[in-house]
Amino acid sequence: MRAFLILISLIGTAFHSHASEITEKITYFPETKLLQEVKRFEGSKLIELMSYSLEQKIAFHEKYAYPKDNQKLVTTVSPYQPCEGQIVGQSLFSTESDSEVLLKKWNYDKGDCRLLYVDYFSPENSQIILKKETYTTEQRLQEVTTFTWDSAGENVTSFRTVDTHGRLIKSYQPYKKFDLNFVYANYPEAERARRISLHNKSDRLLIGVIDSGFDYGHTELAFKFWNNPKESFDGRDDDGNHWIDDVFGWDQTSQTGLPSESGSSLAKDRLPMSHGTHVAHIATRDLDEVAIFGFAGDFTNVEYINQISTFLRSHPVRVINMSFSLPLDKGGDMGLRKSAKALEKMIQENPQVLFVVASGNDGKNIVEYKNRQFPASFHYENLITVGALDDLTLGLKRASYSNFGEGTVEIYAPGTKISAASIGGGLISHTGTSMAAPYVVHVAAEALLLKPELQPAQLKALILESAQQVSDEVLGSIKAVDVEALKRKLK
Ligand SMILES: [Ca+2]
Ligand SMILES: [Ca+2]
Repeated sequence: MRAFLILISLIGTAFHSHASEITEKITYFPETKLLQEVKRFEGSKLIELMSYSLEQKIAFHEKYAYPKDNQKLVTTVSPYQPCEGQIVGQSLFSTESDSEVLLKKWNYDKGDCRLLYVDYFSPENSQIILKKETYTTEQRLQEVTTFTWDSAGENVTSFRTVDTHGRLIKSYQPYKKFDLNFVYANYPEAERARRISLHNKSDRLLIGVIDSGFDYGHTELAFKFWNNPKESFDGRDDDGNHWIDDVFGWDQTSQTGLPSESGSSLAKDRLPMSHGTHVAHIATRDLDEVAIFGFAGDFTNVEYINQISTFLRSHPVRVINMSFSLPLDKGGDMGLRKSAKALEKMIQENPQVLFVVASGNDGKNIVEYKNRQFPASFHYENLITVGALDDLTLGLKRASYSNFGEGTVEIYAPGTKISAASIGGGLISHTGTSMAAPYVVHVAAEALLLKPELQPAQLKALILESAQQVSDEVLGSIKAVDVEALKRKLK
């Protein structure tokens, strides 16, 4: 049913010498709800729109400006606390044709109303963000990032970020050639040589990370990637495992040995997601004797999971990080059910690998049937599910967002406000059980460096036995991982 509209009044008033203002007050009766709208005009141009609720409270408030003849600036003012009367959204449109084309959008924090970033869109396609400006908490321009996109306008093919003096802060290009001499070009010769020789050591302790992809050109990570002694970057499948040039990783999406994280997340949000990059850095930070093999792509794809399982059976991977989960029981989705079965088969087929799994961020008890998630809800002696601890400055405490579950989420690790590698360079702070799992991988790697013969079940038992008991309101107590206690046990 269409809203019934009555024009209550139409008042014309002259204001100042240059503009005439018309106030138009409209009352809507959409079904039983009374809503009033007030429109203000300058000449023929609408400059303000307010809508009132039944209680005469402002429900909606927008102002309009016309910087150029063919442009319209829409400013949304919040009628709600805590931003009352403040700008909470702004968009600039081109109105050259009959339709409006979004050119520029200011993005404000919904909590404290501060300007966070400004996006500039392609005039041809408002899905494509060409430029992004980010602002400091003092509302000063901080950084400018420019993006290039593929011809379909679906993926960012590169981005670069500069400061207000035009100095380069970050740059990123997925599927870029892996070249340590290039990554460490500005490093002192000795350090560059040290890092390259570490990468060349193919017998470092090998861990695997199944995730969203990686910035393998990040200075903190590049030399950590493995150098598969059975493969080289020569366009051939040297080891006959059907993956060409899987030297340090595999990207199922592009079917290449360059497991890349997408740069599109930075275009779509204020900060780059940097998931796999962040996770891989947490798992290997300060561990020169640990190497990473990265698996990127669709980890719900059964064929891909089977391929990863085959890879694990023929390569010396000791620990795998899985900071992802598949819900199984909602809507009886057979696709995901098959994926979870394939993950389970991979865990069963690889008893020599310790699988470290994030518990998930729903704050739920995943022992309850309806809340189960996979692989977090599996129970195997070569699998450990990790929950997150809260901000450590507040003391040892389970994080409220962390999934839990007695006998299922067996260990907790730092996961809140964790600073680690960001795609394009530098560090970024992320929070989640995704950050807690690689902390435990790091601990497992330290244990294996001290005692390489440890088997997954022994390793898991050691992590649990050396953990600190922390009291918990819901669970009575939880176990927080304690790397120093674990190392003491091994010495
Ligand atoms: Ca191969
Ligand atoms: Ca090759």
